[in-house]
Amino acid sequence: MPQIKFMTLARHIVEEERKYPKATGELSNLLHDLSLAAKVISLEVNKAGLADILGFTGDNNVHGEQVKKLDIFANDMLVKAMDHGGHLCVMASEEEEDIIPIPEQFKIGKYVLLFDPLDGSSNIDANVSIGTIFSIYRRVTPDGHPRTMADCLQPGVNQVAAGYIIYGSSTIFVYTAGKGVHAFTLDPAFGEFLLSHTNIQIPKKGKIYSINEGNYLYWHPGLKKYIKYLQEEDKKTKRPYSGRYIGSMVADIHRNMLYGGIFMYPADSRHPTGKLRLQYECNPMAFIVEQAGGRATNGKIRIMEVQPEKLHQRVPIFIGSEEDVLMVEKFMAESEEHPDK
Ligand code: FBP
Repeated sequence: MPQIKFMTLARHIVEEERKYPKATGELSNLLHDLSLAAKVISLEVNKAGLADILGFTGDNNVHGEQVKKLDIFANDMLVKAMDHGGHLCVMASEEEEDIIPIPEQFKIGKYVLLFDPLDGSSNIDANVSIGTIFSIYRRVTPDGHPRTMADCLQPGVNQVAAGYIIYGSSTIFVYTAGKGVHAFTLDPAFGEFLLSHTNIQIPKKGKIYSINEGNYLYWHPGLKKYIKYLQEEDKKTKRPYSGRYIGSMVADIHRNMLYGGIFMYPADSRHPTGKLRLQYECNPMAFIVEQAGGRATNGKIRIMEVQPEKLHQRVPIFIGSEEDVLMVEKFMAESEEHPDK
């Protein structure tokens, strides 16, 4: 009888659940349902070039941005996959203005799911890696009571699990439930996510920086100095760093988690609160990177300590190898203390 050498995501979730004596299995089933949705979206993304699913729907979303067909497909697929399992009391998505109630005919659960159905949408038509990002909380409204926006406006430190799926050269499901970060690669031969990276640890200091340098003119003076510092030569501190920017946050952060480095989407004079959304982009990625030994801040405080006020609010983000994030914070603080220097 051949030895089973591989660990499926389903088995890993069940084994992780055993580390929580009070666990009821609801979170495990929720994560499992998410992995099913991921497989369907992965199939659609892989054949997007063939099927009439590329390009725009012609509509604009809550942010006034043009919506892509694949965005809508992914959003609908996630809502349909998650609304009837009995684990959720409410959902929220980047693609929907308001919170998404669970249809009355289905059982109401104790968890809250927030997600960005397809991150990196500017890359969809160019066959560049894109992803789905998710964040899970326990509800704060009492059982049996109506679910409200309050359930979706919790600080990141309240997350019970978070993760992302990358649709790239392979499809990878990455998650944390608060005890480390694990990645599973989809084996298309038999459609199972198999453990490929266990307990990922991001290097304390990296050699890669990821930022849209096209916005350089509008940046904080301290940030400009920091980027110049990374571009100077100094072997002792592994400088100059390499610039790498895919334009899909999930893909840029995933690479930096494996190789070490820093991803930044700062506030600037045009976007005073940055571009990326706190609740379903920055908080889940911050939970994952912190669980991998990294750091994630808005330049001053932990992303996960920012108190959310609005569902679609944006936040500046500096995330990745701890020493690199501390360094950029130092450059910005110094330039605020000594603006003339
Ligand atoms: P979407 O969720 O709408 O795709 O936007 C987020 C995002 O695409 C991130 O994945 C990426 O890091 C960033 O926007 C790219 O923005 P820019 O093109 O301004 O550099």
